[in-house]
Amino acid sequence: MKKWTGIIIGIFLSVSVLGENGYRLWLRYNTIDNAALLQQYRQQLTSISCPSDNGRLIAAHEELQTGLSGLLGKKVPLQMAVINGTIMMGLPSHLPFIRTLVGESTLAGLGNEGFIIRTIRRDGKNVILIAGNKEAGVLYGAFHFLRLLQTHQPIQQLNIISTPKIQLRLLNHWDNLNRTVERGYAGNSIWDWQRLPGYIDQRYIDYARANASIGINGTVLTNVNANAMILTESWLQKVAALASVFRKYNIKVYLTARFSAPVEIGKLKTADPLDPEVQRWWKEKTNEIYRHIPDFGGFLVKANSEGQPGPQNYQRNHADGANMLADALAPHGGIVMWRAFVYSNESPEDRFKQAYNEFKPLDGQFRKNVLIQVKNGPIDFQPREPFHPLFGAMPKTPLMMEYQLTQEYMGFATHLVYLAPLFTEVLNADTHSKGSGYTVAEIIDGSADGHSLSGMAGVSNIGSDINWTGHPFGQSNWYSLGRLAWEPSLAPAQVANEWIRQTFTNKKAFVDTVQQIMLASREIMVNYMTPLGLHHIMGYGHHYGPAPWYDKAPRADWNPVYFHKADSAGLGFNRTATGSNALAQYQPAVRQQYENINTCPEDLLLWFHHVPWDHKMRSGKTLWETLCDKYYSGVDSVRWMQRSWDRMKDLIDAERFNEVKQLLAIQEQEAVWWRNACLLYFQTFSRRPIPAGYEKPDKTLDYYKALSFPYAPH
Ligand code: GCW
Repeated sequence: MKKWTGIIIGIFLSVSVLGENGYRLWLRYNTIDNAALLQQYRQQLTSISCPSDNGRLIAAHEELQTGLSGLLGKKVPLQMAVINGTIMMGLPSHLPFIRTLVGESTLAGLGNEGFIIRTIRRDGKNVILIAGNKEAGVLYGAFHFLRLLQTHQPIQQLNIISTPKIQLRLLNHWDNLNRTVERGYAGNSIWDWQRLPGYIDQRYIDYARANASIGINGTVLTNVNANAMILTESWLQKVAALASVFRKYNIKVYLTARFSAPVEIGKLKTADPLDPEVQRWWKEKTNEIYRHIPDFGGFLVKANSEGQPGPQNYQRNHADGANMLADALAPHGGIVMWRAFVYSNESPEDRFKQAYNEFKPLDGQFRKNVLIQVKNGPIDFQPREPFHPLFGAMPKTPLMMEYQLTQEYMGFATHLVYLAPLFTEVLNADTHSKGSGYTVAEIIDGSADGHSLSGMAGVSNIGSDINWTGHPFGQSNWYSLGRLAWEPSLAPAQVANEWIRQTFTNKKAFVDTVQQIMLASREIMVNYMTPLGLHHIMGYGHHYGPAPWYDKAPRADWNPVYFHKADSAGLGFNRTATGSNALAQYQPAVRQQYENINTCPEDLLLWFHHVPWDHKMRSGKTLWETLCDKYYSGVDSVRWMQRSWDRMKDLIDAERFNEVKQLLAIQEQEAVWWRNACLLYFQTFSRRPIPAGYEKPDKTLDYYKALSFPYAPH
């Protein structure tokens, strides 16, 4: 018998080692490989009980049972409708003693999604209670508890209370109905529209589990460059099928609404938001959606931006458009997320300023169920941007955050770039709004201005690749979005640490090294792509690789030369009062710091100043020398990442080790490409040598300029 068990475990282990293709994300649930800890957990966790067979707790107890059985390497029995397990999960309505144990006010504070995990004594033994006010809380509590085990935490005396700081925690899929993904680098869309609604791919369930495990509670299924067809009857049936998978995991479905839909699919003559026929059309359409999906979340809208239709086509403003949709959704409890990423084709105004100029005057004019969704920075998901000046400028309107997980400007799914440091840099920025100083986090969680609606969204990096995100480390950015939307004050180190332990291993040598790599990776990428505040100098259209010389785009503000403004005098975009004066959009304290070249943070310098090549930086070196130092240090640091990763070879599975190794090798080549192309090009203006001691570019500027990528994904 022993022998057979050994063989079976052996087969199981080798299958699981062979199966490290990344599909299981951070929910691998491999048996704990620390014998002492395993024994301790096994002794403590012998059964799960759920006092009610309330079907709405099913996802929580299924996951707990699957997770525990994997982690403990033996099946943990689940008992329904009893209360004698060593883990008990439930609601106060099932377990009335929770009320006195936790206290009414704490319980109320948990809201719909918060949970407690607490060690209590019952009948002379220790029991771990996982409870919430509502089913969603129990679900999140179950995942949190599993995370404790996956990361090898002590569980003897637990006393955890957790509630999300941000209400809407969403993924935005830029997925088209033909299954292409705009700016997607991980394969096709995971939504198999052709076979929906009849065929439910296991991926949908695993997608929902992964999201629930990090607190994501909504998904916008379709591209913001929207197709009205998604709003037609047969497609709504497909959407409803997805919604019914996701509902069990507390995930609501949202759709993008194409503003011209009343004309395109409704056969109306206009989509003017003040036209009663148009208003009626949207009301009926919305009612129809709710007949299919009773808990539909609402609409995300990109309007009058990059050629998309919108209210301005009818001389109306963004509030007119958003409010019309909001009125249709309000009776059902739905919301509108109206994007602030707008800039017009015709306007000669600095693109940095356009969103603020259009939206700030509308503060106070939006309905209660409208959020304005603002990208983290004023241009477009660059490796480093200052925080968007709208944060702190529209106190009467809830603003939600839009980050980009898919690495459109950050090396696609090829470069290892951990984005939590970027996310928290923006969240922690002081907007100085209302004089007393609120951080961006306090603006978007609603606390600065007393808004109850709040949200954070990440443009998804998910596709049909076996490991979901293309790069194995892309998963960490999906993970971080969820964790930071739940708790924006989490440190990137903590998030990285728990992700590594769950995704790879708890071995200290691996965790320490890989955490260092991850924490450094974003700054490394900034250094080899866009140091010192350079931005938008990538290849035209596909955005792959460097092209700071490019000046042939049909509009000025799609050209890199528009953004870096290199000339014989210097480099950078003057956004002070003597330039475009975009700085006037910030609160005085922020503006003053940035407009003085001596107090402007050097990592944002070229965002705001046209800086002479010989300008003395704080180190005493010139701008040109510092630019060279940054580009060279970026490349050197990628080589450091490679060496560090090579030392991890025996600590994890060969499959993922080799994937990352190969990707890092490409990252190194592309970092060299960025460095050489950018320095050779800027050198034609600076007319200064690359400092002695640095390896010289082995190709000419003409070589780099001649590269062409007609089939790069975009
Ligand atoms: O980042 C840019 C992308 C576009 C995208 C747009 C947006 C969906 O290059 O592909 O369109 O932003 O955010 O609307």
